[in-house]
Amino acid sequence: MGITQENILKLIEHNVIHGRLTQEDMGLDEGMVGQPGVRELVEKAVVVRHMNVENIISKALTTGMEIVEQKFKAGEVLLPDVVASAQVVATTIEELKPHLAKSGIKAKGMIVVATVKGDFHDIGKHVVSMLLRAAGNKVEDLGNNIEPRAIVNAVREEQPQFLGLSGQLDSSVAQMTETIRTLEESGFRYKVKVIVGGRPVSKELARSIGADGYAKDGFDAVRVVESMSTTVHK
Ligand code: B12
Repeated sequence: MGITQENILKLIEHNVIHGRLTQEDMGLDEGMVGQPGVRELVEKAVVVRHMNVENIISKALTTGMEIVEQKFKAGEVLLPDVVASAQVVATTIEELKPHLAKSGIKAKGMIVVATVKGDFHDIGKHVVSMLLRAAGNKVEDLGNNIEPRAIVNAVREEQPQFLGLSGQLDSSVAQMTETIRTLEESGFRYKVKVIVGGRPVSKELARSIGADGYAKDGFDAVRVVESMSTTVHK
């Protein structure tokens, strides 16, 4: 009773920060089990209150992730907490899809991601994927140890705006280069913006192997994709 729309948005944001999807989930603090999580709050907001879905995304889910980023940078939360929050936001956006479709809102961008051939490290790629999804993008994760040819095939089939290549091994840089070369050879290089990331990569290196962009972490990846989306569409 008497709960305002603003309060619901604040409660959703708070539960994003705590990584709580449902009332059964624990949060960062004691005693949160049993209180409504993001799913119950969003349901109330949409079904009972008929609140604007775009507002829920921009004024509760997105702001929640911005606070998570600040907390992560300040060392107040750890990487698994960031992933939990991103998972909650990504799942909620997925569940809001029917409502989004009704209001004519589409996913912001489509991104295919892969860890390159010979490299089995996928934790970083997973974090990046979750944060990109939490920011409203559609992400197709091809997995790890992916051959250049398979990556090019995915670009051909999915027609993403972005291709994110991940690698942790020094030898992965050569595989990223090879993947970009294969894209070029197949005529798909200029149909997709290539963003690279991972331990052996830097902004300078990204440029030198012919990538379009580089991001140092998942939050940075969201910003890079957003800034490049405006250049893609103009
Ligand atoms: C965990 C780990 C493993 C796990 C991987 C589990 C998994 N499912 O991923 C296991 C145990 C399997 C493993 C195996 C090996 N590993 Co290992 N591993 C690591 C370790 C400790 C952490 C990597 C990690 O997950 N970091 C956490 C994530 C969140 O950070 P991140 O990956 O950097 O990702 C962030 C950014 O880079 C960026 N990012 C990442 N990808 C992308 C993509 C895009 C598009 C964008 C925009 C951004 C982006 O955003 C992410 C989020 O913030 C590192 C050492 C280290 N401290 O980095 C060694 C390390 C990478 N491993 C190493 C090695 C040598 C190996 C092995 C060869 C060991 C062996 N002898 O068997 C094998 C290789 C297997 C293979 N072929 O891939 C070396 C690589 C050295 C080198 N010079 O190449 C390292 C550096 C350890 C070391 N100091 O020697 N490893």
